Amino acid sequence: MRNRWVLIGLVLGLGFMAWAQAAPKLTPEEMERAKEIYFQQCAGCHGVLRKGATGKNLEPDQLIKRGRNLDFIKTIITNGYGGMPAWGKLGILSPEEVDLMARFLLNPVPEPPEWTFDNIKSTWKVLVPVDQRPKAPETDRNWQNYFGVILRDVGKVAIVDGDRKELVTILPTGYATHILRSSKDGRYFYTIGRDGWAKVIDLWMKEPKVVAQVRACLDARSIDTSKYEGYEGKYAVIGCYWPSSMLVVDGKTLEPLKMVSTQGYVLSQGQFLRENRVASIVSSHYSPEWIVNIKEAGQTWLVNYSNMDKKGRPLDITMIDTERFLHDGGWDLSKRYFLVAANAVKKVVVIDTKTREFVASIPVGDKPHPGRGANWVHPEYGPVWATGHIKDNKIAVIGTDPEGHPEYAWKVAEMIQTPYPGNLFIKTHPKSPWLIVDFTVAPTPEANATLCAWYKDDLKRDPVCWQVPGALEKKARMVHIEFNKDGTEFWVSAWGKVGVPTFIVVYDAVTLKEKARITGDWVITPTGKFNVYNTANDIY
Ligand code: DHE
Repeated sequence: MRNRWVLIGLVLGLGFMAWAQAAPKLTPEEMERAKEIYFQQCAGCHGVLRKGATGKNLEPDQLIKRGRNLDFIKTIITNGYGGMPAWGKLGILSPEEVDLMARFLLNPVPEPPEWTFDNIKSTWKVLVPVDQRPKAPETDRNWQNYFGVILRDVGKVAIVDGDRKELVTILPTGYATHILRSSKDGRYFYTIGRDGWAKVIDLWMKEPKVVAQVRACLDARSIDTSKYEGYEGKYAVIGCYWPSSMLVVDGKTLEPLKMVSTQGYVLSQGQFLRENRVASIVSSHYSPEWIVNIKEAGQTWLVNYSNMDKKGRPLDITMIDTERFLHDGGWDLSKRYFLVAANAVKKVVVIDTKTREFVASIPVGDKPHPGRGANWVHPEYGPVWATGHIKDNKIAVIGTDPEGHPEYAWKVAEMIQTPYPGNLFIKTHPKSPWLIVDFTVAPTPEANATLCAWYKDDLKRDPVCWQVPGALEKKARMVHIEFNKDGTEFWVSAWGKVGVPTFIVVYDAVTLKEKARITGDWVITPTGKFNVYNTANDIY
């Protein structure tokens, strides 16, 4: 018996050595470059440990098992695959970089660095102490109609006056700032970047400034503040991809208070996950809780922050097993139900934040990607919430009113066909009759330059679709729609390449006519835009 195990061990060992020897060689410089490219372009979907999530598993033994040799991998990286962009064809990676990445993927996964609470504390800085900040708004501008515009690839956020369409200021916020969220009163913008840096911007200053900053981790995507009555702005929470964790900080100073690892088990019983990333976070209106979505484990955590002041008390966390690969999501119209995409399993999960229960898991199309989704009252289905899809030509319109319209609640009331796949964001406003949709990751530049609008009251009516003039010429993809404070117009970014200034186009919310363009040397790689009033009040 013992000999048999020795023999098996020997065979496995020899097999591993043969594979390790066959792994293509990389110089130390090439390894560093490949690690950087992997972090920038691949880790978001495939994971830093390459175990797969939205994208497939890319561990070398798994690749080999699936028959992926060097040439095959190069072809996939060049031409794209499923929802993955054609990195080579799009010119994002050169042929040498494609070759480098294919070789990198056939090598063992490098160990990603750790990040301790001491590391975090050493990065924390209050740039303007709370008592030196304005007591009332110092600006005569309508600051509640400011837009925070992410200039993604230059690591900045521009504050733009939505009334006057003027640039107020530009602030450095860190590598590939991902989202902005607002304090409940709208005064502070919170930013989180893919380098894990969180910053808070005070919009009451005549010229808004970053007033505090902290590096929560090495890779992050989400942030929110405490919004429950009595706790408004007291805390903020940062959701990290790597190391997989969340950090609770002081809402005004970003002082690090409590760190919680999110490593865990698939649906609390399956395999152990070192990489178990924090995706979307929202702040409950019913209790002092954040709703935190844990991607790989498929859990939604209800994180109660009301005991933070009690010595030694950990956060009270209720872990609900929902669906794997939770990603982005938003509130229904009543702000009681939170709907979140479990993108790789083609579902939308619903959480009732009043009863604190898992309500439904709704089958939708391939790779739902709602952003925060879009809400309106449909004449037949009642209140609905909609999501687009990355891989399907579909928009799923889901009923969200179990009391008034039970026949449509937590079901796809209508599936709209879109002219292209590759939708990233979808948005509306109570004052606009339209549901606006982009096609940022569709496979053709023509589709990337196109926007479509559906008439919300009659989804069967043909949509109005148009190619945005100037987008193709700038090789830009139209991305992310945001309405102004009073809902009379919506803004869409033209996401181009670094070094090529593009534009943000402003449309009339009723006629869909172009009203204005925000241009300037500073308009480089604009992506997400967040209107202060709408973000603070969850209007979408
Ligand atoms: Fe995002 C939201 C993660 C790619 C722009 N993105 C989110 C959220 C998550 C996430 C978890 C929800 C945050 C929340 O609500 O708390 N995004 C990821 C990824 O993992 C992914 C797929 C790959 C990556 O490596 O980042 C990814 N995202 C993108 C982009 O390529 C976009 C277009 C540009 C960029 O910054 O890289 C992009 N993501 C956005 C935006 C939002 C967002 C603008 C917020 C939408 C909103 O209206 O709230």
